[in-house]
Amino acid sequence: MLEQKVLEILKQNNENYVSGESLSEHLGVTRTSIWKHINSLKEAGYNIESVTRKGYRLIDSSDILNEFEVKNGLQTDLIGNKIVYIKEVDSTNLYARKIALEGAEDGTVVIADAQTAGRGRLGRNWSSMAGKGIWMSVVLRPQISPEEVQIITLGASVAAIKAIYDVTGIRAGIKWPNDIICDGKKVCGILTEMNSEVEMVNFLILGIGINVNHTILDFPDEIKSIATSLAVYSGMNDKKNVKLFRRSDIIKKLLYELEQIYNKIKKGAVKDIIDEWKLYSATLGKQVRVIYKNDTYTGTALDIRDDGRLVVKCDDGCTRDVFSGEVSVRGILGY
Ligand code: BTX
Repeated sequence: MLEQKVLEILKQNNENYVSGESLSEHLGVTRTSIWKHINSLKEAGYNIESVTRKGYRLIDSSDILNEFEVKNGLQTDLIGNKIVYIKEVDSTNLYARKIALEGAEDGTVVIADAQTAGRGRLGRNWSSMAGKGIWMSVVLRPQISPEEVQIITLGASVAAIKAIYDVTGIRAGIKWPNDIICDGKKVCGILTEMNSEVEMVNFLILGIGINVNHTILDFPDEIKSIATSLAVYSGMNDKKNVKLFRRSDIIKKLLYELEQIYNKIKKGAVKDIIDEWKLYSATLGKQVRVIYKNDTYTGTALDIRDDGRLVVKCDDGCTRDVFSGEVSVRGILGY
């Protein structure tokens, strides 16, 4: 991939000019060929300045998302070895499921710039505007039973929190089981879907959606009051000419953190994941309302068990374990 080699050299030169002559010598192709590759990089969105007698320079690659940007500097051994980048897809979870059924290997990652039918839990929608967020699914083939799947979702929330903090400095919290929130609003959602036998998981699709560079106007009206993005939360949108967060940087860190979690799960170090989850929890110790099928009750979220169940001390004095269902937390998303 000559185009990528040109890009790598421009990146290594940190916004300094590189002459067409040195590029063509280094890569063993004609200057016309270099010029053509520079043009296609420009078409892909890279801001490359060309000046006669000086050459080319890359002016900050801002928030460009493609396979190269994710692979370049990715520090994982397994997750992301294969990356499928698609400009627009119905749902990365559906696409990942399809390729998993066709044999896609453990750790394959599907990333889209836009989803036309992004999916939330329980048949809900996930708004996935082009160019603004991270819409990504990972194919995992862990040797675990279906009951153990919840730990992957909890671990993925921990990975997302850490990646967001590392790249943006934003400290988000986790609302049980898997909403990542800032200021009480949802900035990231996780949807884990599985294909399994009774006792053994065949594969999992771990879908992660993060609102990154949205302004508040980018969200559909029905979720404006409950959704936020990293840019909105950090106040970036209020300032003029500010840089955008680079989605590829967040993805790279997220894949790295996911791999750490995945390795812990393989080693059976589930307690470490639960302990980390507790550190970031925005649910434990809070007043909660649980809605499960036709049952609704209130109480205090006490703890989380090793299989991910939430322990609630109900207002009527009894203690209940919540495995699934809706849990709202007082002060978060309008409860
Ligand atoms: P959830 O069911 O917890 O959340 C869905 C609910 O969140 C919606 O009903 C709506 O109220 C609200 N919502 C919809 N879009 C957004 C948004 N962009 N930001 C904040 N709130 C929103 C959470 O489900 C799981 C979401 C997983 C999304 C990823 S993206 C990559 C992968 N592919 C795919 O189709 N889904 C996953």
